[in-house]
Amino acid sequence: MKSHAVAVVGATGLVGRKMIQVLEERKFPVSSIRLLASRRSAGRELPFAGAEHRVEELTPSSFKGVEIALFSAGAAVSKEFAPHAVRSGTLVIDNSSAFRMDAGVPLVVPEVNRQDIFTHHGIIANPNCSTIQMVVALKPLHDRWKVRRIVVATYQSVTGAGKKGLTQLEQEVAGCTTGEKKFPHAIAFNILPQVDVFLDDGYTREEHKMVNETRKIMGDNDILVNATCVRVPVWGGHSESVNVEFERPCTLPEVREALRCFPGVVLQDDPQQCIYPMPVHAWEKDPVFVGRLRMDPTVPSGITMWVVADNLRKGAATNAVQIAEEWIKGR
Ligand code: 3JN
Repeated sequence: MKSHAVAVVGATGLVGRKMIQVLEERKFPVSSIRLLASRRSAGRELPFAGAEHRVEELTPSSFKGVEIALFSAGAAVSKEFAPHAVRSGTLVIDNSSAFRMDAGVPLVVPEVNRQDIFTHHGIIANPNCSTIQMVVALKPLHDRWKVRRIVVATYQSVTGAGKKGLTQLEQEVAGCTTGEKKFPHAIAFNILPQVDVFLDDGYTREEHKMVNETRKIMGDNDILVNATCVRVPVWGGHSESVNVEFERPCTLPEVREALRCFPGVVLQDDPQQCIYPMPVHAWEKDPVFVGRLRMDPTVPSGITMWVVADNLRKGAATNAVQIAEEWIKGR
């Protein structure tokens, strides 16, 4: 198999380091790896495939000879540097919101819309973590019963806010309340009904991402989504209560079967035995775990489910690497 020159932009962040780990674990065919970050992080060494690799400062000329660049350094860095990469002939897989809603940029979750990968013009966007795990669980249901409306509440790990989010939780749990704050309030022993900033309509940007990205990935602008995104003091992954209303009648055994057969989903649904998805079990795993399946008696056809995934893996790094794998396979 042909190997590829790969770059990771934002290599020292939580997602960047997870991308390096996932490339190695999945034996992605890497001929050379270039680890790129801000000047502040340049010079550090990170392990990949049994050797230490020096982190280089990201510059416009960093992409010469690079075939695939995985970006996870925030939207501002992507907006500035992805065009340089594209001009170098590099395929950019971007984990930020910079290009997700651009018409010429596919927004891809391989289990859901793999075919969109091949419509790219140099950039493929990786969706927001909360959206990825929800659409994986929705896709087999949408194909069969057509989703009309979704009401979702998220319970998002502090790791979604990066190293500073994790550090704030760890310091507060240890009794230190004077450290640098990532969140506007204490996160230890607390929950915050806020992820990202508030917009004029009273919803947060994270909630808007879930609405817009779900429609784009599922290719259906009629799907109604109402989201409430919440930060919880957890580090294994993101959890979501997802209430779905369908166009056509479904039964619970049929829903269970559709989910069980869908690649990327693991059904964990035996409530009598206290078996249901939890972030402590999803941590460091790639599937989207689904459980607590029950009919919604308030609508003619609908269900409620509980959906959990490791936000740094399927919600970010694994999904990005899967896009690269599918692109190689299908080219
Ligand atoms: O907070 C989370 O759990 C997910 C955060 C995602 C995030 C944080 C800052 C900037 C994003 C994202 O992926 O949408 C962005 C962004 O790229 O806008």
